[in-house]
Amino acid sequence: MSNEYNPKEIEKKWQKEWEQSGIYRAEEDSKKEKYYFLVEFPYPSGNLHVGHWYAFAVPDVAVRFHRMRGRNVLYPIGFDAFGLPAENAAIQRNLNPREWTFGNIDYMRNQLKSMGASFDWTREVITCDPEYYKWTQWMFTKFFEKGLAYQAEREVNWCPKDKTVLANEQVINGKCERCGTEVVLKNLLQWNLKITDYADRLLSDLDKLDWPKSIKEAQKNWIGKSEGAEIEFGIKNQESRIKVFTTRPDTIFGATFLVKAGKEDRFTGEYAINPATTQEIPVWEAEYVYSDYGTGAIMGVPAHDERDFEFAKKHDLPIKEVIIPRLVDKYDPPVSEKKTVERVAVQALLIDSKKDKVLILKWKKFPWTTFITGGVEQDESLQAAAKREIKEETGYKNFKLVKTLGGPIESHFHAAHKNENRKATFTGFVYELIDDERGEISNEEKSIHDISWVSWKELAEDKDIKCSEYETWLDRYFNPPHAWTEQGVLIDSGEFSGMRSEEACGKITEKFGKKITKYKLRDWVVSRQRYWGVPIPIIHCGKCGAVAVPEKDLPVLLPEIADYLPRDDGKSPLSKAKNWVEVSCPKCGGRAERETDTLDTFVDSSWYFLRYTDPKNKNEFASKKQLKKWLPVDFYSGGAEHTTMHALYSRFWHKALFNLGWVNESEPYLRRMNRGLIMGLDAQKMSKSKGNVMDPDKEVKRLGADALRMYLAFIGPYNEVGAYPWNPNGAVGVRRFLEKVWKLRGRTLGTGSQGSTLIHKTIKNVTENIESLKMNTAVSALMIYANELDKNSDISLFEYETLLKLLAPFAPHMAEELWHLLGHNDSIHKESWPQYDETKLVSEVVTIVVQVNGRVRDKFKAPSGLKEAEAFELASKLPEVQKWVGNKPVQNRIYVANKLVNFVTS
Ligand code: ANZ
Ligand code: ZN
Repeated sequence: MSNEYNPKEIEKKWQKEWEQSGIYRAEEDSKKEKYYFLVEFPYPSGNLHVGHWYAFAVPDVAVRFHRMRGRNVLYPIGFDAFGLPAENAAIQRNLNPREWTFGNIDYMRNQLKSMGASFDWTREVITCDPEYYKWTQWMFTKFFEKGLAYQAEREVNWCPKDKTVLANEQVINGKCERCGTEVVLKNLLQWNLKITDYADRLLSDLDKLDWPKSIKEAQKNWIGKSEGAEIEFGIKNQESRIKVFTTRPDTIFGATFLVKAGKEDRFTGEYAINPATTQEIPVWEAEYVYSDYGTGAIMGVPAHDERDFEFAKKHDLPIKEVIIPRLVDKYDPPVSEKKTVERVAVQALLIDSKKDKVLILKWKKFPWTTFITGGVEQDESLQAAAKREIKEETGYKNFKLVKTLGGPIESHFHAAHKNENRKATFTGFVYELIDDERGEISNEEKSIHDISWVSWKELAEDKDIKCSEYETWLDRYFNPPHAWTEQGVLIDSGEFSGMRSEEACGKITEKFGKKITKYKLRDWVVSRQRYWGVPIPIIHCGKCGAVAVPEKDLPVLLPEIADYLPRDDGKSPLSKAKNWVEVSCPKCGGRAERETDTLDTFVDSSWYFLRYTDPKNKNEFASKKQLKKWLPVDFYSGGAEHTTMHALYSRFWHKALFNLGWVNESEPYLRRMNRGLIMGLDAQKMSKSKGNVMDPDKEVKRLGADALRMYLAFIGPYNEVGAYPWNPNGAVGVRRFLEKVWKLRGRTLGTGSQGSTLIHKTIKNVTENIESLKMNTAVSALMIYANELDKNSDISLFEYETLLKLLAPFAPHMAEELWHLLGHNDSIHKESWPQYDETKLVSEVVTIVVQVNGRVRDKFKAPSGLKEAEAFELASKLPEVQKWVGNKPVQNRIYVANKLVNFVTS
């Protein structure tokens, strides 16, 4: 072995060695704490790209760290080998999907090994292996027996290019997620899994998971729980009725039309009766109402729903306001023991358009700033009251009305001057000043407030001058008319007028409809009309209907057929395999036919992590003992694209197994994380189709696997969903760093420190940052540490070995090689992780005496553990030292750590 750092040699050597000694196998009988670290398994696309490295090599850092920390880690890998991508690729190359897939797996397995990732390869799982899919089928039959798997005609997404059904989640902006073709809707008989039965549990159990908020939110939105009411509207001159689903039953008095799901905007000619107002309202059809949500029909409340507002404007339908804002004063809220007095009142915005300013009142005894405001007197109109208040409060005489600010606002505050609570119903007006002519303001008014003209900007920016009504008035003044969609107080709503929305929702639902909860989540369509998938283990019998294939006949093997191309008629290619299709019914023995659809790949990946715990088991999908030992998964690292598909499907699958008593916990993954994306040099997501991929094999040849791994760890925080640009120089920089570490070994004979503050700080930093997956920060800390060591000629073995141990998770091959070169016989990856000492984190200060030719000339203070080079440097700058050394050449320098420096000149 040469003295140069030669990754090509050492990486292959250690990979072989590790495989032979099996040091990364999860231990079967171990007293250590178990830690199950799962990464989403790849589909065998044929070639690893940098994205794969990012997905597997960076988590490997954490895995190696956990192992060195004394945990019994399970870090398995396998292949998600069934499915469209593999099949399409095989078709393009005119190959059999099986040959193509297994060829790729062999190739990728070697590539994965070249990463130096510490997978436990003895547990490899391949989903297209009959030993695996036997259990996929078995679980499906169990679900079928429980009614969780059922066949039904459904309007489904159909990709005309891939010629198969897609789940909603696989349709992105109306296009097939796989091939980008515009998806069409088709009615087909499909196998479904009743994920909707679990909607509520999938939602509420999120609370107990230690997952990032963003992932939980995405799942919540996807499940889309809405609590609301179902209300029936009668149809004029007809028996039939229309049911609507609404989350705002409090707005029913404002429902001026009904809309049913349809392909275009169209008046049906029918009239419905609004049960609350008993008025006849037109029935329309429009595309903005979805046929498969709620009841497929809505009540149109244009004053309070954005889409209804647009629709009413477009078709000239009446807009009736029935909810008004309810505001509570921030500075002076109502006081609970005091009585409440109701007032009808006005507020006026007086504007000076020449100066572009508005008038405000600054109250003297209260922390209020308001527009012009006051109560309406008996027999006085609202506008008359507004005009009177302007004159009384400001003295201005000539102004004109320019805008009325919509319906009233209900405002609650404590009127301290009257010692009572007020519930004022304000109407707002905007007046424009005609000239500056002013009359007298009474002394009484003057004692209440000062008047002041402010610009709109000042008004918006000054936080002190805001009363609770401001925002509503300004919104109505500046913005075009629009729906007001918040909750408030009911008006024009018969017996419910004056009631708050929350209460009215309940009361109105009780009177006119019933309470219901709706979910956006649909049942999961799992049948695919494609060849390369798990045959659905069902037999159709004319007498017995759909019958599950009994366990003893599983697996139902995917037959070898010549023509596996997808068909246009919506039937699976398996339907052409006559000999395979024709069977006898397991129940009555009569003539029957096999189901010819195959299962969606997301079914395969819904339980692979269970199989890893016991991959060779022939009698069960995994033994109870192994499941109990390893589950739940402690950490699951994956891609953001699986947040609402795989991560939701597999939670459902696990809950279904849990209900059947096959697993011990209702949630499979304790922690989940979505990693970031590596961008190409063109700042776009790296992908083959964009031609911007970095070939990791080439990079490994050029710089070594360790440099590549460590650069990927360095590229950005792994615990955040970010986009990190690939920088070719970055990887070169890391390689240089590794060379530096390599060379430091030549200087490890020194007497250097056994425990400098920097060592302890570095251990702490690297430990905490790997733990929280901020690998980039951990790498920085290692670089700083190595640079410090590099400044000294005397590095202690302790310092160097600590560096190697901290480096081992990142650069496992090099660390192992150096460890052995230092004379160790066992693997560095079996060492325990360095510990830091809290008390050593802060440097102790010592006084170092400085001598010239053996005579004390000066002293200085320095942190304990100061290195020799630094000590000389600091000491030589002292004035006394410079004076006594003068121009004489220094013959010798002596450093006694933490104590003394001596310069010898003669
Ligand atoms: C009247 C109303 C008044 C509504 C109002 C809102 C505000 P989420 O929260 O998403 O469940 N809606 C009901 N079924 C629909 C369908 N099939 N297609 C399109 N829109 C539908 O929303 C429920 C609200 O969305 C329902 O409440 C309904 O409009 C509309 F001031 O009813 B609402
Ligand atoms: Zn039968």
